[in-house]
Amino acid sequence: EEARVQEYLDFAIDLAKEAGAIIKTAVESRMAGTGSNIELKKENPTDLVTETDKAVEQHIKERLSKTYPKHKFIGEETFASGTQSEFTHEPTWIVDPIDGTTNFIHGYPFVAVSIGLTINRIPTVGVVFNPLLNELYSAAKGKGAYLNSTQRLPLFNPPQPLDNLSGCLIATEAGSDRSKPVIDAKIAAIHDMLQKKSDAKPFAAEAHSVRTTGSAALNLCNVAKGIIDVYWEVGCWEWDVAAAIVIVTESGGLVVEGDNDKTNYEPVNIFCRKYLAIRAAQDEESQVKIASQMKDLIPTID
Ligand code: LIP
Repeated sequence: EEARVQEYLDFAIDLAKEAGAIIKTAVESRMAGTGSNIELKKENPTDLVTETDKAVEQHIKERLSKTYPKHKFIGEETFASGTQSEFTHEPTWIVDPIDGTTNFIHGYPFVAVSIGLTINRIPTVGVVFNPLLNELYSAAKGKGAYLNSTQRLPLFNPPQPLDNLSGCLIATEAGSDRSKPVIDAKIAAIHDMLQKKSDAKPFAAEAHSVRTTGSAALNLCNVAKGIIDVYWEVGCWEWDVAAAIVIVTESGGLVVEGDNDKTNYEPVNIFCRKYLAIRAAQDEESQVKIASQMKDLIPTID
């Protein structure tokens, strides 16, 4: 299987472009007043699904099952409809038809299709395509990460040094779980990212600032580009991150579990639903230092 990685990458790029065309047409026709209205599909008002999410996932699933009938499939909408897939050593495509569905609904242009492939349970191929900004990120294990297949990531060459969390631009997300303990914990962490150190707050970072794009996949791609230094999110799913984790790792970035355990800087388990990513730097030591400064101020949220 590993010998076929280039073929899988090329296929995933084609598929992402097809899916992206469906997404772009849906947004443009709504903007022109010719598209059908958004039909929301979920009960939870902060976790949205539209007809387009379903149509795109259906398209990707059909193309994959025709081309690679033996491969396994894990997709956001397939999961939402009650199908649980076991994660095995077989090649497994992990797909989010629209990452950033809330943005899609509002026309805010951070929307992407995310197509990842694991082989022997290892994230091996990743393609994330934002059709509204025409940015396609791709990577395969051992082959580097690229923007639009030509620009090697990170964009900064060599990457800027990573000295301290106080110099960092941090991405994070509100997420769809709006229960009070979760939102309070996330806001407290953002507070500590932004405010000055004091006796009461020795871990406060006074970071350059905080950003949220509304798409886990695109936040990770921004880390791969090197334009976001740190990304932390709790609550998103494997289909939001499976592809982009390959892209970050191949750009020289680090992705570890997004909790406050300072003994663990191992490559993240893609199913753990809490992620901390650090962009490429000259040395791994400085990446671990930034990760450890983040772990001083983020809570462990289960
Ligand atoms: C979204 C993520 C976003 C996160 C949301 C949601 P969706 O994915 O990418 O970062 O905060 O909770 O999971 O639902 O648009 O595919």
